[in-house]
Amino acid sequence: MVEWTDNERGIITTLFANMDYNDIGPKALCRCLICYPWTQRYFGSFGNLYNAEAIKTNPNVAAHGVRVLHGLDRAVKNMDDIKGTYAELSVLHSEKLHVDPDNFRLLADCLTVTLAGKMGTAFTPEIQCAWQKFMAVCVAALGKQYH
Ligand code: ZNH
Repeated sequence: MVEWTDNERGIITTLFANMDYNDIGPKALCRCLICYPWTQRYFGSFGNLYNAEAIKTNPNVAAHGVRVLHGLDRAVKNMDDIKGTYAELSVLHSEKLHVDPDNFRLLADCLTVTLAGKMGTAFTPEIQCAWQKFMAVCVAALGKQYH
C-alpha cells in the first residue's frame, strides 16, 4: 500500500481544490495529442484532429480533458485505495478502449507541464514531488487490470 504523509495529502488536496479543471484539463490533453500524435488514434470519434489548431479548438477534446481531471478527482478523494478506485476504469481502458498503458504516463507528464506552466514559481519542488508521486500511483492503478 502507498503511504502518504499529512504534508503530501495537504498538497494534493489543495492543488485539486484550486485547480481550474476547464483550463488545465483541455490544455493537458491537447499537449498529449500534439506531442504524442499516436495517442490521437483512440479519439477517432472526436472529429477533426488534423493539426494543432484543430486539436486546440476541438470541443470534444476539451470536454474529455475536463473528464480526465474529474477522474483524477476520485483518486484524490480515495488516496488510500487508488488501486481499488480505478479497478473498473482500468478494465475499461484495457478491454474496451484498448489504450496502451504507456500513454497514461505521457498524459500525466503533460498534466505536470501544464500545471507547472500555470503555477510558475508556486509549483515548488516540494509540490512537484507530491504531485508526481500522486500521478505515478494513479498511472500504476490505471494500468493494474491489464493482462
Ligand atoms: Zn481515459 C474515457 C480517465 C488516460 C483514452 N478516461 C475515460 C473516462 C475517464 C477517463 C474518467 C470516462 C469513462 C466513462 O465514461 O466511464 N483517462 C482517464 C484518466 C487518465 C486517462 C484519469 C490518466 C490520467 N485515456 C487516457 C489516455 C488515453 C485515454 C492516456 C489515450 C491516449 N479515455 C480514453 C478514451 C475514452 C476514455 C478513448 C473514451 C472516450 C469517449 O468515447 O468519450
